[in-house]
Amino acid sequence: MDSVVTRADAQQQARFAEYWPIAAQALGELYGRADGFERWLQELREAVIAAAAQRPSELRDRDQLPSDTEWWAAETVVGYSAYVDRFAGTLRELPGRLDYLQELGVSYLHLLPLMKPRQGESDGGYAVADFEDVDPALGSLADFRALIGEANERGIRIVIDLVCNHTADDHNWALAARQGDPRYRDYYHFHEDPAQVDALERHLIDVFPKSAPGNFTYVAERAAWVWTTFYPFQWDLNYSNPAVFRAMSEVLFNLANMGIAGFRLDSTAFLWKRPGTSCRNLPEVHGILTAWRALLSIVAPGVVLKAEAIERLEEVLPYFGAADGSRECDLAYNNGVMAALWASLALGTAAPAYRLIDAAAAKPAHGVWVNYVRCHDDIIFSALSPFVPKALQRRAALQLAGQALDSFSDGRVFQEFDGVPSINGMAASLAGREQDHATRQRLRLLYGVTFALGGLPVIYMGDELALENDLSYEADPARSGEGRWIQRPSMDWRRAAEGAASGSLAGLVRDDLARLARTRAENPAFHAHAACELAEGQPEALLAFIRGAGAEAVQVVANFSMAATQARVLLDSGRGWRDLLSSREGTSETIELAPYDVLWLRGQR
Ligand code: OTU
Repeated sequence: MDSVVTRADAQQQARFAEYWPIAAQALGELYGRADGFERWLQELREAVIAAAAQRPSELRDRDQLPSDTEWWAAETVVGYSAYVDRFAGTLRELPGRLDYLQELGVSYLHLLPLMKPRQGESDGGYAVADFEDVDPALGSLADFRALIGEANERGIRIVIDLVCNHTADDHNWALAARQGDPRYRDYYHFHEDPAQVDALERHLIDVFPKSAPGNFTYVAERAAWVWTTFYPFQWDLNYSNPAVFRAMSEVLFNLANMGIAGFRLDSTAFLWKRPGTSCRNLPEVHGILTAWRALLSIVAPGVVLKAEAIERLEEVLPYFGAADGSRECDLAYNNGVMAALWASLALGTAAPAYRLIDAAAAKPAHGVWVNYVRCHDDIIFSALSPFVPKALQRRAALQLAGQALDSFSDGRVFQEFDGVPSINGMAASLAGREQDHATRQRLRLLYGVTFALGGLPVIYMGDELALENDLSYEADPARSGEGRWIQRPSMDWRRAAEGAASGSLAGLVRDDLARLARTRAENPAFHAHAACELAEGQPEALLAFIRGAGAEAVQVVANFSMAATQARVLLDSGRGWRDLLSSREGTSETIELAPYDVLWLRGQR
């Protein structure tokens, strides 16, 4: 039989017709002036067609399901972020832990870096030596494929980190560059003139001012400095070289065709450099992301792209693309709201959360926030500017670091930006020193708001069991110099076995989070694109907003203070209201919230 055009093929062709011009335009703007651009573009075109043709049929079938369009916006999706080794040990053991995740209501599993890392220190896997292999300490590529297959069968999407801004200094490309191979030398940014390096440095900010000062590292073999925004062993890729774009695109296509459902694009802000600027969030970065989104829409349309840009809101918003619907990343970390929730908790006032939630609503309609409480990095407060005064940011940070008389937190200062410290610590330790009696309520409050906001909520591994700071890194010479390890504990499976019935904090918190996930999934008001109206005129301690509309609307009220507070019922509650989380019911127009309480109210029908 010749040329049987299946439905899937026809759809792929239609997608090609729609998205190739978008990619070609963005790439023309980035690379159009380079020698041989037309030929390069033609080759990329062929690579895209080949990748689309190689997409396995079961994935192609999934691509066509209506439920696959914007699956990440559904109220049923809750994420979980974990390191493979710390969560399960190995890739082979991970499938055995999927039941646990499903009981928690998780269907989006973000695995922190798992590609083959650099030998020795690797910044928690963020220095990749081979994008085509997994970390041998975690298992084999076959184990990885088996995990993806098992997860997909259960309806759990696997999202992984793509460390796209840099490679390890022992990646083959870097090794060849170090040897002077001109082809690979151009994969990185080398500067021979120290005066030039100084001139660049004057405009750059150090990401790790204490542990990795400076943005360049001397490479003796080349008698030159190579650009290293992060650690000296993380060499920034040179995206002004079209070959780098092509190489990383191939990495994306291969992983997408293995069944990966999404990518956390690490350090997106830094992908493009221009002398005389801070080399963060440059317009060309958005060109790269526009092109990747369009190319993936041809090859693997259901694959989601998540921007990791821990920047101020005005700089984060463009990562979604433009208001006219042109897409870049579908998801972006809502780091401003995350930091604001912590500031609100520390200060006992809802004001920071209110301001940042209000401001974050200014995103393009198609963008979906990733809402989260903690992650593997420090909490940086700079995104609270210009909405929260510096002095308050600083007070909140010190409060969380336990450096205030009335502090309930056990965090640690990591580094300082513009006079405001960033903070390390597990959520449970930040929510209550030695798990004081309010730890459960504070965790429930933060997650209760995070699960209710517009977006996709992601649980950080261990928060569901109130895992505390892990101090073991202090005694490990390989990790002791890096404070972020305090929030990267190993899973405590013994604690996970304690149910809520045991009355243990772990059991109760896990039950709280599972309930949030379940309740969220049952209420269309929590779809990412459902309305979110902030309520004004509430007491200072209260955050109140209404999700959804009509009979389905849910009013969320959260009390950030340690005093009981009265909230007004804003729903049309002619027949009374019911709190979906506690099953408390009533007909009154005001409700008393206990310290740190959070309610999800619905009108009674
Ligand atoms: C990201 O971090 C990762 O999340 C970090 O774990 C890595 O160390 C880093 O990239 C390098 O790969 O650049 O745009 O604490 O928030 O380094 C944001 C600082 C980043 C991190 C910052 C971040």
